[in-house]
Amino acid sequence: MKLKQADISKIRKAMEKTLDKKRYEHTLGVAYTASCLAMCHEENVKNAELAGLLHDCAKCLKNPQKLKICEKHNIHVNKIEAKNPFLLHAKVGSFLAMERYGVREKDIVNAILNHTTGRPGMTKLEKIIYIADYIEPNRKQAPNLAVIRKLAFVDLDQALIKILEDTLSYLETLKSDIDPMTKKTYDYYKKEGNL
Ligand code: DGI
Ligand code: FE
Ligand code: FE
Repeated sequence: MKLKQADISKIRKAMEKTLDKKRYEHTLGVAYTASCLAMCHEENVKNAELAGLLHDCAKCLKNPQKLKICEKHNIHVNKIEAKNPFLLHAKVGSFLAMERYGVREKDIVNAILNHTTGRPGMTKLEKIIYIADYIEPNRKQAPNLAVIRKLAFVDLDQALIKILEDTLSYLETLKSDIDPMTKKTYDYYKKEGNL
């Protein structure tokens, strides 16, 4: 399916309504950064823009709202997600992308689904959204941000490994629960990168 600019504008307006101001600014940052990464790495630019626009579409729902959507639509909630319901915004977001925003492209839905933890064997679009989320211009706090921003336009996998490494150490210092998928993704790409 070829995406029309009108569809993208409509979804941008819907995001402006449903997200708070800061999250909307972040969303635009991810959409534009993802578009640029797509240009650089020869991915579909409009798919990257749309996935970026929708990646956090469930972020401003309250935890009980997210849990309720999961329950109602038989979306499995694992133990880590039950304890840290913010993690669910990715799963719920991918569901809303399909059901509320009419996204049919599987790769876009999966890019939204996997944008927080990643997964082994990500597609190029999934990597682009994962990385754009971390490096978009409004992000300021992550260590090594300048290096990772540059790396993202050279080698997606190397940028991915660096982000996962920094995310895991950040979660360890916070003593936060680590979703097994975050660790699995890191191990997978670390091993692949060393082949
Ligand atoms: O929704 P955003 O804030 O834009 O970004 P995101 O969906 O990537 O979420 C980022 C946060 O998620 C960041 O603080 C790290 C955290 N995170 C990533 N993997 C895990 C995790 N948090 C926990 N508790 N466990 C994880 O495995
Ligand atoms: Fe997110
Ligand atoms: Fe985000």
